[in-house]
Amino acid sequence: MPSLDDLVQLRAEFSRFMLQYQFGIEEVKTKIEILRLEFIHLHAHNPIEHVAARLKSSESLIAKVSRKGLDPSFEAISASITDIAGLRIVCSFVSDVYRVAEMLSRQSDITVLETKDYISAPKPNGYRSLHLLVQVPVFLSDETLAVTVELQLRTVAMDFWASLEHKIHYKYDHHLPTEVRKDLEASARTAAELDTIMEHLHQQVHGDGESAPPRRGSAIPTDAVLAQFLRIRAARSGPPSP
Ligand code: 0O2
Repeated sequence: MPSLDDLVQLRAEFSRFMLQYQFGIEEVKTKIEILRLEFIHLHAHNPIEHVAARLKSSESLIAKVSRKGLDPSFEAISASITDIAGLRIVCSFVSDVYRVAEMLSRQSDITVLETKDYISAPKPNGYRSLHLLVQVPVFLSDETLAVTVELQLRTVAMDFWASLEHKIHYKYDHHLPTEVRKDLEASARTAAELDTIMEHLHQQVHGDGESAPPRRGSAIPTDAVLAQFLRIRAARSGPPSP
């Protein structure tokens, strides 16, 4: 039977262990937010629709440790369970998914440990997404940790399909009736077709999209804003002294 002191120490150790993953999420979230803002302000098209982050709960972490029969040390858990920190990046188009993945992968402090491309090779049930397992440095007061974060990148259509499929799986306790399974496979194909059509439309409208001027209301000043700014400055400084 562990003593009260043992329990207090274990809780502190467990909390610290989980916190590093929360910090890992924050690091990657900031990177994505910077890319998103850069695209909003400097480019004609923002590839990132939205981002969702989740830290695995301690309950489901322990359940996974037990299910996989892992050594219950924090070292073994961090080496074997790679989805404690997860981020889902939802993009407008399939090309955006690869573009954002590429932009993150080439950042010098990100190490890509593994790539699973379920877009070029969807799962048999129709699941499509690009998964990247990355490591990012987290700078603490007394040490730097390399934290593993799972990134799932997908389009809006892929996300719609995956979240519904996830709910259906839970409803049927993972035993899907054949009809439901077939409907899901068919709807995954429809979602993939929709992605192709939307990408095609987007390219027709925008081309590569990079040459368009900053949007109205952008933080980058247009010529008109600069002219107005200069007029205000001139009015403030009054007539030139003789
Ligand atoms: P949750 O509740 O979303 O966290 P592993 O994580 O190593 O045990 P695997 O299959 O090797 O499992 O990893 P993979 O293929 O990278 O999938 C990990 C996550 O991708 C899943 O986490 C899901 O979030 C998502 N995913 C994978 N396949 C499917 C699928 O067929 N349908 C849906 N809706 N999501 C999928 P979890 O822990 O299974 O679930």
